Amino acid sequence: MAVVFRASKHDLVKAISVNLSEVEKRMSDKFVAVLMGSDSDLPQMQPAIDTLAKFDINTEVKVTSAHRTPAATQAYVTDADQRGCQVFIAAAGMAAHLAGAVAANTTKPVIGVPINASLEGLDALLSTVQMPGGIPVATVAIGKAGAKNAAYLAAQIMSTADPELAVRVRNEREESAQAVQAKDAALQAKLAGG
Ligand code: AIR
Repeated sequence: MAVVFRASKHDLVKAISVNLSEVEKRMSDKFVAVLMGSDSDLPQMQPAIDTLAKFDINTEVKVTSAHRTPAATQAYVTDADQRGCQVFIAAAGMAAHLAGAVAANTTKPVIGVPINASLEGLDALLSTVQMPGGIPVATVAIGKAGAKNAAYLAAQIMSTADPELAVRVRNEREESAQAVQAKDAALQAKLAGG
């Protein structure tokens, strides 16, 4: 038996315009995707998530593996690219091919974070940084320091097209310099008093 839904023309127009505005909203939502090969990478990647939050940047965080879930990784990158992802941050340890696999499926900037899961992260560093010409991965330092810098770099990339974010990035750099100067002042006072 066929089931027929009846709706007035007004209802249909309303439904379509609600859907369209939802699509438009989704299209204008810029964000950074933070991908990691395993949930075991999260402790080293937390500084990236925290730093993006500090800059008030929309972020999606996802565990996806170049080797264990290759099709899902590709599907996510393609979808995120179309939904407004501006920068991909991809972290993995060991034979760390996630950033390269992401870069193979998008022309958005990809930042790779080598995770220290074995060999002090040197295996992941080389796996991430040694990309063939034409498919770049901007590779940062191993572990937490790299995770933090990946977020700063993503913010700086996005700030080239976002003047308000550019102000936040510049202000944060200034605050960071002032914090160093305050530490130096405290050290000098301690040395003079010692
Ligand atoms: N990994 C996961 N899929 C492919 C790779 N290279 C990495 C993860 C993690 C390491 O393998 O990014 O750093 C170990 O993962 P697990 O899940 O065994 O702890």
